[in-house]
Amino acid sequence: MLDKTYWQDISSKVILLGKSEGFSDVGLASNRINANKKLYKEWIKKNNHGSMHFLKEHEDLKFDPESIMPGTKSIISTRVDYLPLNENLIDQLQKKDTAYIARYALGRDYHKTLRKKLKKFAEEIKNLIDDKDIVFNYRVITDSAPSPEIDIATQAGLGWRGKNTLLLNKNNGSWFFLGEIYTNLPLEVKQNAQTNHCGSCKACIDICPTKAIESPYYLNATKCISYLTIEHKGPIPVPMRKLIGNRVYGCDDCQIICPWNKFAKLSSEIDFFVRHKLNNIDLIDCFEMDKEKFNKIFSGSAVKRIGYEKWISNIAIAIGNANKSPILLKSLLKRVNDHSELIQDHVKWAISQQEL
Ligand code: B12
Ligand code: SF4
Repeated sequence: MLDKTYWQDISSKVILLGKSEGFSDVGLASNRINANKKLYKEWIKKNNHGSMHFLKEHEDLKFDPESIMPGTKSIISTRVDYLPLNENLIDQLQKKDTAYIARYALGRDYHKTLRKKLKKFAEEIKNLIDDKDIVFNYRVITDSAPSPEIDIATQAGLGWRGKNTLLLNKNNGSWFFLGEIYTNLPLEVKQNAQTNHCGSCKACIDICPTKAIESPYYLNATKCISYLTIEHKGPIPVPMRKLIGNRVYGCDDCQIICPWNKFAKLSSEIDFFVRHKLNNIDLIDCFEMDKEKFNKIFSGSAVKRIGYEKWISNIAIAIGNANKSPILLKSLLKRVNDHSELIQDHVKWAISQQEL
């Protein structure tokens, strides 16, 4: 049986190794991660998850590390900055003839990048353990299995839960992804949770275009533009359409306005750099993309996950909210009898807005 000092030493080395592997930060959490289970279940009961059925199906698994990886003794929590550019994002949201794609999705799909990075990190950890009797088991996760990622990162000292429900960090804002390594190693978890620094600020609650943050720390996902433009199946409810503006994939408003994001760092991860100038792309070019071009441009990107039909129907909403333009109207009219009912429905709404 190895003593406490051995695991303290390994724990410090794991954190240093993670940083040298390119993670923006690394912390350690225990296998007791169910502090918010009750709140989570109440949230599901009120149907805040909409059609994200996986959130309900996993409501017990999510807080039980044993079901994710038998023998889990500790969890390595990591974060990776993703903001690719220093831009004025408020201006970008006001450019009504361009599409706003959430900044996390301008490059390669983060699931792929983080998984690869976490796997490499885990394999390197093996080299830290010199005792041949220790078998190192692990499972890497980034949105890929039910894991309460923010609760884990909070316990690991990577930040605090902001009123917009995201993890915030005093020196790095919130433009980062989270990922974990569940492990059977009894790594040393320090009581290092960060203090909550939201104070009386409620900028995220006030700015939210759809008032999806119903109270501090409580988001009704069915109203969130990120849900509506990415997860929601079927037509987007009509009262929400005008509020969506030019946000065609995801939404960043509650991060853009957060004062702590003044301290966010730009990403150094090449995978998250902007591809195909997607940070500033005209709506007309997005709408006139055929399926082949969509698949080519978004190959390896998170955007591809929503599929061509939802992409075009999201763009139609943004065109409905754009400045009146004969060119946009003409382009909409060409698709009024599209074989997709979803596209037809959104296009007809957009035409009604352009013709107002
Ligand atoms: C489902 C999901 C969504 C849903 C629902 C979001 C939500 N806030 O619940 C939708 C599609 C809307 C979404 C949107 C986004 N998401 Co998302 N999402 C997830 C996912 C997969 C699960 C989150 C979840 O379980 N939600 C359900 C609710 C109940 O859980 P919860 O917010 O954790 O709820 C807790 C709190 O509300 C807390 N609580 C309740 N009351 C109170 C009161 C107090 C005082 C306190 C302290 C806490 C508290 O208890 C609840 C139970 O744990 C996570 C990854 C993961 N596995 O954790 C990524 C994740 C949270 N998303 C992420 C991102 C980047 C986004 C977007 C920014 C993407 C975008 N630009 O469009 C937006 C941001 C929207 C927002 N303000 O949250 C990142 C966040 C990184 C970070 N810095 O925090 C994550 C961690 C993915 C990742 N691996 O990096 N997402
Ligand atoms: S992502 Fe946008 S719609 Fe969702 S809570 Fe934040 S500001 Fe509101």
